[in-house]
Amino acid sequence: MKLNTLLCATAVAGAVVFSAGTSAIAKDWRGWNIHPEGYPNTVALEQFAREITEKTDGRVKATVFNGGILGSQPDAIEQTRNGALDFANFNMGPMGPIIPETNVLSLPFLFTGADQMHKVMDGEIGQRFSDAMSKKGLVSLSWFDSGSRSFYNTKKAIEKPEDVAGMKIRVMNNDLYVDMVDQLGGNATPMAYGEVYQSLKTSVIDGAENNYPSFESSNHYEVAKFYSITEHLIIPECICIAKASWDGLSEEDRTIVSAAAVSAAKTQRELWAVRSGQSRKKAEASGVKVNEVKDKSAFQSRMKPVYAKFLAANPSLEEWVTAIQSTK
Ligand code: GTR
Repeated sequence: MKLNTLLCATAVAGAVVFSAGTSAIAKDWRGWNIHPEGYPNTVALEQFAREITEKTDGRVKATVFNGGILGSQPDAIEQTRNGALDFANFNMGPMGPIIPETNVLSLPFLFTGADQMHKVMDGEIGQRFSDAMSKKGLVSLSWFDSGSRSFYNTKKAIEKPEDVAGMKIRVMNNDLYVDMVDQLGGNATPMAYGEVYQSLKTSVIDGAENNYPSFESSNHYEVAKFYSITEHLIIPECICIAKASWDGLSEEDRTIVSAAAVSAAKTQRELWAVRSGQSRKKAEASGVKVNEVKDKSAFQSRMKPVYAKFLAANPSLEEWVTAIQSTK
């Protein structure tokens, strides 16, 4: 009896030591993705999962769950932070309420274009965001393109800020966007991405805002026939790993995962450029009227109170904003 107990205890202790090792047990990694099959982010995230599964010889078996079937983005961010999910492609918009530093990236008209955004995010300033995220349980390994977001709606072309007045506009879950739409005189409605199509269709909302590929792949273009190029937001997206999952990797596997994230971002950015043009064409072919907003500065100047409120609440981030704006 005593011997049995001893053997049992030894076996348990052995198992604990064994499972605490970083490479002996295959890990099944679950990845969250909001987009459908064929979307640039989906293709890139699937490449990432395949590459780490192959290169770790199956020590990490990664699977991507597409179309947001594992839940809404705000929920998925929480689940990745607490290790219930292992990796994801997240937009920095819904990250802001959890990691205040990332709100800098949601300030309207912050970036002048995708090239500047990539330069910022791939360099020292991008690292600051990664450091802030890492303190909150998320390891960000590379940055995707997400184009620029513009307003679309079911009513009319938006040419000047006054045209937004009174419109119910869906925004991502972040108070900054509520302030942004408020300043244009609209009625901001934070809502999960997956609910937007039905809400447009049933006139619960009049419009939303997004880049061309999301406008098209979500079928919002079938219902919202006016897309107005305001380009008010250029928001990067990450490949993020749950800190708990990252910490469980050996040095060798971390190197593999990091390299796979960097090459996935390269793929995504290439596919993004092509898809953006295709999505715009598809929407226009179905009758969507796309209009250039001639005087963007009218929209920009309305955003001064949004900046003022944000910087008053986060004075230490003013330097981050200035550093981004002075990156050419
Ligand atoms: C897309 C983005 C998604 C999600 C969505 C939204 O452009 O890639 O992660 O944030 O917009 O509007 O909710």
